[in-house]
Parts: sequence; C-alpha cells; structure tokens
Amino acid sequence: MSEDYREMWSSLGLNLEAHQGLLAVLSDAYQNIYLSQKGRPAGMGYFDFVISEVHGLRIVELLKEKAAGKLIVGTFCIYVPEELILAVDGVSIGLCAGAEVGSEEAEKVIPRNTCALIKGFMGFKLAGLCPYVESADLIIGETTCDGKKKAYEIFDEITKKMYVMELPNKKSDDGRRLWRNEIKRLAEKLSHVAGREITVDKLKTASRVVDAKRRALQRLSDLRTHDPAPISGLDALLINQISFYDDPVRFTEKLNALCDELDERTRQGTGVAPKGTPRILVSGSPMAIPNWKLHWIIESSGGVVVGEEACVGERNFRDLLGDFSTVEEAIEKMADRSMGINCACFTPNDERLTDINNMSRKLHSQGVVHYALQFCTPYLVEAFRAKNSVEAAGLPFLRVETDYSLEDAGQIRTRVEAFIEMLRDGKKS
Ligand code: BJ8
Repeated sequence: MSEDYREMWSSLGLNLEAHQGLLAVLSDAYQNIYLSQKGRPAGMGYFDFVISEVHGLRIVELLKEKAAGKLIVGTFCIYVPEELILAVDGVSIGLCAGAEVGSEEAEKVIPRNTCALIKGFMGFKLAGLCPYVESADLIIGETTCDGKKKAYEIFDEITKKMYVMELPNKKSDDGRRLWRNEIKRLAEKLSHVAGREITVDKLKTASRVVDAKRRALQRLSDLRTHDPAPISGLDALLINQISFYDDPVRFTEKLNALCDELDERTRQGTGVAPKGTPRILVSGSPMAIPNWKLHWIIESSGGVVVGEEACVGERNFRDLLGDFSTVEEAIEKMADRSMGINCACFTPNDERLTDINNMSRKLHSQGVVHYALQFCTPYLVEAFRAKNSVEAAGLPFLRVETDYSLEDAGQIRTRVEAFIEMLRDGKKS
C-alpha cells in the first residue's frame, strides 16, 4: 500500500490487526503467484497497482464519491444490471468473497458445509475485513442458489443494507416476465434510495460505459484464441476480477491499452508459454479475488488457461445491452440479456453445455477443467451433464471440486499434471 490507510479502515470499523494479517497474506500470495510469472505484458503493471491498492486507494475513491453524493452499491451476482446503478449516479462494486478468512466467524451463523463463496462474504463481514461492505449504502442480492438466498436473510440482520431480487428458476415466458418486473422494481428502489430519477439519457450514458467495458473484455477474450497465448490465464482472470471493482471508464481505457500491446504480441508471435502448450478451458463456479488457486495449479503444471466459461469470465461480458429509445425498452433488453446468462441455478440449463463447447472450439482448447466449489450443488450436479456433452464433442474433461484452502492443492496438482500429460499425448480421456 502506498499510504497509511489505518485511520480510514478504523473509521470503517475494520479489525485492524486481522486486516493487516490479511493484507500480508495477500501480498505474499500475489508475489508468489503473479509477480513470479515470466514474460508478462507491460500493461499488467496497471492491474498490479490496482490489486496493491484494492483496500486502499480504491476505498479512498469510493468514500470521496460517497461524500459527493454518489450511491455505493455492493453486488454478488452478474444478474444485477450494472447499468441501473450507474444511471442513478451510483458506483457498483463486487463484494469480497474469494478467501477463507473469517470462516470461523461465518461458521457461527451458517453451516460448516456451505460453499466457500458464501462463507467468504459472511466471514469478511463478521471478521471486520471488508471495506467495501462497510462503504456500501445498499447491497443487492438475488435468489439464485438456496445457500445465497438464505444467507442474505442473516446478512441483512447484520448489515441492514440488503435488497434481494427474485430470480426465477426457469427461463420460461413467465420466468422472464418475473425477472423483467424485478428489474423494474430494482430501478424504483435505486431511484428512491439515491433520490434521482432514471431517465433514458442517464440509462444511455450508463449503458455506453458498461458496454464499452464488456467490449474491452471481449477483445481480451478474442486475443486468447492465439497460439502462443499472448497472456496467461492467471492475468486474464485477474483482469476479469478487477472489472467488478475498478472505475469502469478507467478500467476500459487501461484494458484497451493492454489489448493493443497483446495485438502486437500476436503479430510477433510472442507468448507467455511456448506455442503448442496444452490449452485448457475452465468452466464452472465464479472465482472472486483472491481465488487464483486452479489457474495457478494449471499454469504451473505446464498448461495455459485460455478461457473461463464462468461469471468471472465470459458470462459477464459476452452479450451487450445495445441501443434502446425508452426506459421501458432498456428494461426489456436487460431482461433479455439476463436470460442469456447460463447459470447452473436455472433448470434446464442446456444452453450452458452449448456455451462450453462453443468456447472450446473458438479458443482452440484441448480439454475442459470443470471447477465447482464444495457444497455448490448447482455446479456440482451440472458437472455430470457437462462431462457427457464435452466428451461427446471429443474433448477430455476433468472435474475439480475444491474450496479456498490450499490443503488439497497437492492432490489437485497431481490430477491436473496427469490431465495435461494426456492432452500432450493427444488422448481423449
Ligand atoms: S449467475 S454463478 S454469480 S449465482 S458457488 S453461492 S451458486 S453454492 S455464485 Fe453465481 Fe450469479 Fe450464478 Fe454467476 Fe451458490 Fe454455488 Fe456458492 Fe455460487
């Protein structure tokens, strides 16, 4: 951290000692996992800086925006339309959920056998470690999986900031109508809390900002089709994680500058790993900062991750909102866009199986590693159909079920190494 932020953290009610410990662990992990990579693009310097200031300078910025009258809104899921938050002069931030810190505290209020992501956001709050949740004026949840929707009841008792949207289970006409109405209700709620009307002009400006960010992320994804890969999966994952925290305009500008550099790399045939390195698509549960475990294991075992069929990845940016001429039309488009996000919380969810195979083809991936957090029933169960579908398309499939701890890292590494060896030999599975 470039400044001493203790006063700010203390005013937010953080547990300074525990927070210091968290930052020290994070900084070591970042050094070992990220800064030790060879041949990184120079443009990653900006994202390294953002991470080093994720609980520092970014919080200073948020508090300044709050003081200037902006609404700080925390979210957990990509079904929540960011455009609506920006249209009320709000700032949208993904909340801390990617580390097992505070799990002892979390297990006092939720069962031990809850997924690491839920335990993560609960633990960050209860242990006084998340400056984002403390800075937020409003936190928007959604009825996706059972674990999340029940945990939000407790989270609301603790924070008094929750607003929960009702997501349907099926993408039927009724389901879509329900979700369209929920988006409308959220628009009213945001308007009321912020004291600002959502006009079509405000929405157009917001949509231009969010779609530009999505376009830059699409550009990054397209660049990963090249062999040799111009950027590591670890760095691409980090950029996707940062897209939930950073100022969207600045983020887009920096990412486009990085993509210019990657364009040049592909012209010169420069990569982060030799041409022919086994290419892997990761598919499954989202990976929040600082969950870098699977990418780290794959890339330090001789593979390269070329894409993420996940919410911290392709599902977040694949579809744009596009043009509209009224607020009503924009809301219809948001509902349509949401129905194209193929989360395992929906049933049936055949479209996700198609997405995995389409992405594999586009990215020239030679195998799929399916990632599900322990106790995440939607993704764990869906892995069975994903395996059948990927294998029917002729690619090998590896199932990984894990949490945030490093206890099973050795065991996962052994399986990943064998998988990569098999990809090198060109076998099917
Ligand atoms: S759209 S994936 S961000 S819900 S890992 S808490 S599902 S038990 S996070 Fe998600 Fe939205 Fe879907 Fe994406 Fe539950 Fe599973 Fe935990 Fe999960």
